[in-house]
Amino acid sequence: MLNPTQIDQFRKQGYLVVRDLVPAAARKHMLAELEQWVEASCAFDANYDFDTPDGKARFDLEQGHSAAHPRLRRIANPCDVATAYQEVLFEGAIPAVVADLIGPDVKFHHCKLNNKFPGTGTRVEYHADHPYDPHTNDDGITMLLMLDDMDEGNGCPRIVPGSQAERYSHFREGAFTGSTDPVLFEEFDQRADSICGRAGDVCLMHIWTLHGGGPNTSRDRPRRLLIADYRAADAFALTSPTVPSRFYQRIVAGEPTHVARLREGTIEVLAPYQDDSFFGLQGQKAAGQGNRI
Ligand SMILES: O=C(O)CCC(=O)C(=O)O
Repeated sequence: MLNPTQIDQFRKQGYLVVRDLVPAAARKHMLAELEQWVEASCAFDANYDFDTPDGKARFDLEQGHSAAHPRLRRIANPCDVATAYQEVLFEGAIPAVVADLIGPDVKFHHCKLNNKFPGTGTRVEYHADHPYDPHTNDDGITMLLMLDDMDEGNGCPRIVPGSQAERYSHFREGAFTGSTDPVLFEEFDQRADSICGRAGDVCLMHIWTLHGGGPNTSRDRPRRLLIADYRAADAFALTSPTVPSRFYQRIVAGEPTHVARLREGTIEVLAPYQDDSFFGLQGQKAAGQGNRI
């Protein structure tokens, strides 16, 4: 599906945007599920639904969440609880373009849905995804599917081109913090590209590529993004998955293997952490929590 120019672009800049890859009907089904989850979230005042493989909450609420102003900012592995997500992530165009970059043999790792409501403060600090889930080799893709039109005004992702070839620690004082050192954020922000696009566009990002993103400062434009992590079938995990899915390691292209391919070098290896929220790990509060520094 991808042409040589697109593949070359991915290799050089560490990401590639493919326009109009996922049709409106598939997006409509996924958004209908999401709307039901947002409605259900009104009954809760802290993160909830611990019926997940690691017992961490599936539904993550931003501070300020209430029944009148629901702020369901993240759903861990929506594919585990809704077939609409399985169809898009395990079959068709998305596995095909991922296989063009890291195939032929590809397995699913996990997914999540990030929901930036208009006028909310949730942001994403600059990080790469491989440090969250280190493997024996780094042939991996993070797929970002836009469920809304997005630009800087509603908090589109920001990606640092070329950073897939660089390495930054995600540890401070011996502990995994889920982001690079904050002293570097301004530099990354100056280098970053805003990933603007229309609903249905997909961004394919290398798992070492640094990315982040600002809040949704718009008055009325939601920013809903489905994110899925795929790995080459011969990349074997060095740690338990950070956001485990019941479809962990499902083959989505080609064949499985029991032979691991190793990349020479060194890599930081995180210990399991308690926080059930990606945003919590990066220092942002969830509903029902006090201030944290
Ligand atoms: O929501 C976004 O813009 C990106 C989020 C992200 O990088 C993550 O959840 O790992």
